[in-house]
Amino acid sequence: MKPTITAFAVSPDKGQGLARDMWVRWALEEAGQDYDVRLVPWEDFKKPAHKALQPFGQIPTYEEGDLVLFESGAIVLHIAEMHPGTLLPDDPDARARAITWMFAAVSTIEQPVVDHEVNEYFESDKPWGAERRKAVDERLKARLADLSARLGDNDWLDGDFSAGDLMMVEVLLRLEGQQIEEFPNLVAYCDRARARPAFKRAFAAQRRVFEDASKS
Ligand code: GTB
Repeated sequence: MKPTITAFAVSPDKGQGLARDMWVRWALEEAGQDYDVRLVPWEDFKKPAHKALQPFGQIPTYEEGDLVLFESGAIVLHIAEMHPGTLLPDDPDARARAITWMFAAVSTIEQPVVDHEVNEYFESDKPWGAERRKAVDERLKARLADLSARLGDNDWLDGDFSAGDLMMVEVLLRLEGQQIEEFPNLVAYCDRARARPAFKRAFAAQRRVFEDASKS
């Protein structure tokens, strides 16, 4: 069954690929699964109809028949499970390790990335903003250093490309031109992922929404 996902009608990132429907689009492209997109205008995010799909009034959501999902990571996992052999290895141990990396992306790496963004956008004008920035950046750098050491010269985090890499790269792309530049193997890792045809298709589709909205 063809799923329907939701995305920003007008993305605040101006089509740079940062909005979270990118995770879902990319996973669907890797899986070779066609999909529809319902664009949600800002004024509808917190309305009951959208909150019935996404309790926090956010995008993306995923509808497939009677199944309604939210949380991009959970949606990526569902897509991986629906399309064996595309985003998760068949071997049970390798599969468990790939899922571990999915969790590592959103619980261990994303947390200091979010702290960094919060400091940059909301705390930099506070009297304590610069002091906090030092601590936040140190924590982020330590996480990136550990990730960089684990990745080493490998192409992907554990064997073949997996949903774990997809989610990790999506988190790391938020640091483009920033702290990640200190870790050339992480930059190369992101570039490798972005060179994947599925990523390119997903990015182009998301960008088209922004370009179409800009014309009207
Ligand atoms: N944990 C949820 C998930 O992974 O699905 C988080 C979803 C989420 O943060 N969605 C954001 C949203 O709906 C859009 S993607 N925000 C509206 C709201 O919370 O009211 C995150 C995002 C937002 C803005 C930019 N930007 O401006 O560049 C980039 C990414």
